Amino acid sequence: MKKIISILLAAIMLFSLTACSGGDKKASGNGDEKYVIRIGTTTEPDGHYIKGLEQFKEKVAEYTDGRVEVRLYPSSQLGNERDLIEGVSVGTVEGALISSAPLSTFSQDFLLFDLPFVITDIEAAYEFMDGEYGQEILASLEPIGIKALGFWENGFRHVTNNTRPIEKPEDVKGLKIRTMESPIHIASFEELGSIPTPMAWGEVFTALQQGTIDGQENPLMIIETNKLWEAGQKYISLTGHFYSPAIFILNKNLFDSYPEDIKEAILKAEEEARQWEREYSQELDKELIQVLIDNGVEVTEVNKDEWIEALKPVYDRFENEINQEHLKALLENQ
Ligand code: EAX
Repeated sequence: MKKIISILLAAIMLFSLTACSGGDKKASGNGDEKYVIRIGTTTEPDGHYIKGLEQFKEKVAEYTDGRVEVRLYPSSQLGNERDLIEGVSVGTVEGALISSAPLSTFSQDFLLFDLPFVITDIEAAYEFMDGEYGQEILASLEPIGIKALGFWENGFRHVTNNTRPIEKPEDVKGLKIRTMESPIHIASFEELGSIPTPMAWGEVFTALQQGTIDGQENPLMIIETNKLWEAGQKYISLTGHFYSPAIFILNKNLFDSYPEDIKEAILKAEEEARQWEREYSQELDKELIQVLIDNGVEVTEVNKDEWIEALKPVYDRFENEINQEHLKALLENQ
């Protein structure tokens, strides 16, 4: 029910926003078109996505002499990640920055990034993502009307819970863990003997508070900006079991309709903001364990080899769905 209400609210909000802004294009007095790009995220206003998008907004304004105005909508204001993908696909919202996992039900090419421990060396993974294979994966969204510009950083994901310190893979057994809506993430937590509970991010804080779920997994930046300890998440384990790239997406028809100079300015601004956001996120990630400790969260280090071993069967389960050429290239590059 809550989900229906939030979808309705998002729809009403989108409708009124479109009505106020007069769509994405408006003519100015001197004949130069002006463009509005609204970008939705599920993350908090002080989070790494929005910090990076603020860079994008400034750079685009600078490179287009103010002809493109970017408006940012954090905290699931325009809907959850699935709503955002659908919205960008049909053009009811111009853009979004979202984790890659929910995209895997729209294009199987994205499943690759959901595999446990598939990314261990981030610099090498950036090379893969910015290179030919990464571009091929981004282009796989074009048939559904999405122009994906680049791989930004969400980060390495760690498990938190309200019950006990988790050190060994078997410590997760029996716990209800919220996952993103990715078949591989769900299968991975099944493999560990937990009860995976897929859910949109916007519903997680309340579900933790109410005890509908015992735990969740996310990068430190998401855990910290959402203050999950206030929802009873007393334990964090530095598992780093998945890496989430964040994908910057725009409506393709809209992007294609822009004059060449506007397109170039957007691509340049996106590339620069992406590099900025990756560096910002990596620096921040290093500082946040202390912030969690200061807020009473108990931090557990794990032996990653045990987790890699425990999650190996997931690779076999998804062998036919994963693009093996991409997988080989990604692993060889690291
Ligand atoms: O993309 O849903 C999640 O756990 C994501 O990490 C979050 O929405 C940011």
